[in-house]
Amino acid sequence: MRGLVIKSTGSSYIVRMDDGTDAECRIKGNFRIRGIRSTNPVAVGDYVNVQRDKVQCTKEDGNSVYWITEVEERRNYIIRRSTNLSKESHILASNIDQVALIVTVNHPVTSTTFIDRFLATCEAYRVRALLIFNKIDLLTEEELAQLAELRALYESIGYETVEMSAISIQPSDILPLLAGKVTLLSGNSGVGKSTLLNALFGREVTRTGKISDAHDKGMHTTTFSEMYELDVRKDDVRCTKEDVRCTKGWIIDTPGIKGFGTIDFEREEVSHYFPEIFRISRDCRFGNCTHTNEPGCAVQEATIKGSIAISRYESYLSLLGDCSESKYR
Ligand SMILES: Nc1nc2c(ncn2[C@@H]2O[C@H](COP(=O)(O)OP(=O)(O)O)[C@@H](O)[C@H]2O)c(=O)[nH]1
Ligand SMILES: [Mg+2]
Ligand SMILES: [Zn+2]
Repeated sequence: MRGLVIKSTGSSYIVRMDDGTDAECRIKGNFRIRGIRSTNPVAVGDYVNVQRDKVQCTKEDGNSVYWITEVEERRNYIIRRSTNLSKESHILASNIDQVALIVTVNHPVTSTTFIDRFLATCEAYRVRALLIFNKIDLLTEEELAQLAELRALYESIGYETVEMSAISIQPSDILPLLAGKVTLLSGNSGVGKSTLLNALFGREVTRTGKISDAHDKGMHTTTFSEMYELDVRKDDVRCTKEDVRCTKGWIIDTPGIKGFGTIDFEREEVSHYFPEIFRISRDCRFGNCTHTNEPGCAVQEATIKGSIAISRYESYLSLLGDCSESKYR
């Protein structure tokens, strides 16, 4: 039997079987996947093969044991490196179509450095990123102008952006962006992730506000990703009717995880993950230009002229600076 892992609790997994039912599944102690050293061999978003345990499977026993016997090859996956020194990583989710980053111009302020690090990480994973600016109802005139500027900046680089107030949003306002896709939801604590989820599902799927904030701040709680199936109807769908995938969508919540950490970038690679910097870098005099102090650097020139945003260039420098130190957030 084949299914999709929609929730992980640490000791077991909830798998949505191809027939639409959910089964609680486990893995045997010796279960390993070649090539990946992670603390969790099975992740939310994985397609797996499941076997029902023959011994315990009697007619009276509705809760028979299911074992995950195989994980299908992943299209992609997003990891979070453990903060300890074990070098182990934790797979947050796999087979993702896009990552939606919720940001707020204010309440709280989301820095452009945070946004840019996040986008660079998405580029490195080759996962599409969607920027959702939330809490626009709270913004002053000045902050609204800042919002428009930020949206124009990221749109010009090629990222899709939207703005909303999660407290008053209708599911149909946001569903077209999510239909037919597996979307990983991310963003700093307090930006409105839980509020958006609850608005999308019309019920409390996850707690908002103070409770989760307390968890985010200091308490060492282990949290696990969960995947929610969206109720997408035909009128919510933006793409063509022929595309059958557009009839459903999934959203993955990783509670308690602020963002996925930047991966180990090689110094020479960093500019590859800033699309507009990468495009211009072809005109640099030296092929191995780091765009910091070399003569004939087209990137520095474009930054001075204003065709590359200073905030983006600064984020680039900040990521470059991290490379030698291997910092993780
Ligand atoms: N005014 C306003 N408040 C919001 C909006 N979205 C979320 N909030 C509030 O911001 C706080 C944090 O939201 P929450 O969803 O818990 O953020 P999370 O930490 O990202 O899950 C809560 O008190 C929400 O009610 C919004 O669009 N406008
Ligand atoms: Mg939350
Ligand atoms: Zn250069």
